[in-house]
Amino acid sequence: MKLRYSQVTPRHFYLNRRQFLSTAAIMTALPLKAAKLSNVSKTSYNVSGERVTSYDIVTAYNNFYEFGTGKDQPATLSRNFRASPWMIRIEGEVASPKTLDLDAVMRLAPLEERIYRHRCVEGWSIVAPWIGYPLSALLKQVEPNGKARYVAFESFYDPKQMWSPRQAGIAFPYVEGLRLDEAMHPLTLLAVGLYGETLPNQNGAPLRLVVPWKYGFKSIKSIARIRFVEREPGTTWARNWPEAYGFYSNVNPRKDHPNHSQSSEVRLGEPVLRSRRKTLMFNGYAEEVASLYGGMDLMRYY
Ligand SMILES: Nc1nc2c(c(=O)[nH]1)N[C@H]1C(S)=C(S)[C@@H](COP(=O)(O)O)O[C@H]1N2
Ligand SMILES: [Mo]
Repeated sequence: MKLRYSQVTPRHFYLNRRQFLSTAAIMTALPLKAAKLSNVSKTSYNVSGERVTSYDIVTAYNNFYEFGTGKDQPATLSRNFRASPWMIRIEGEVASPKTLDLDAVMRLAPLEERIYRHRCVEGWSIVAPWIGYPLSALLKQVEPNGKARYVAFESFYDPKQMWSPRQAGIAFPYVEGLRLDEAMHPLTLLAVGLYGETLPNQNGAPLRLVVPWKYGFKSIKSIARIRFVEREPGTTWARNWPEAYGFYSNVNPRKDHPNHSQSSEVRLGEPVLRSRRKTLMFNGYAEEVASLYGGMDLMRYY
């Protein structure tokens, strides 16, 4: 499958882009609108087996502090976010560091749909139909060396388009990390789409992580840089409040957050009286991922 990013870019935008390619000012003014993704494998993988949450909820109720701390703010404040052109840098403990543009990233592996549960540490959850491919396909491109034990991720940050750290109450750029085996796990998705289209800005355009067995904040949005490192990298929420957030942050109904009980969750979009459900260990993905944490005290690494 050869998919050029131009093929998934709305025609009017693409024509404009070619027409004005040299005019940086105009490029900056043109937001990238969601466009239909073709060539997505039909074998949609629904590991949740549950009803998909509506588009209206998943794209209107968001956490994306770069575009505001209110749930409804990212959808409005990211409307003019310039997500194209995009470059992603992959470096650190690797044989061959690489800078890829979005076309290269989109062409790297066949796109597939993955329907995953998403559980936010705040106690709400959704079921979302992501489009992407296993992150491992991207990571294999750079040949990590023997020192590489963790993968550090960094979000794009532009103070001209986004809130300041003072406004948001957290440091930017947003940073996250995974142990190498977690990053290479087949469930760990590099997502470029949602509901059959390119990612809406508020959901982390143009590419984000989706790690379904961990709390939502591990699924870092709008990734600009990936680094292979030897030591456990710092992560935004663990730095901000170490007593409440750990590096691993696997969904665990028996380990409460100081402000949020984790034993149950509210499934957004369900009738109020039936919306509360029990939270599952590893968000229901224990069969696939529990073996990653063999020797670890799960009550400590949450
Ligand atoms: N860069 C960045 N990534 C982020 C966040 C953020 O504020 N900034 N919020 C996280 C949190 S707390 C959650 S629950 C999910 C929300 O993803 P969604 O809005 O697509 O549902 O994104 C995560 N990724
Ligand atoms: Mo979250």
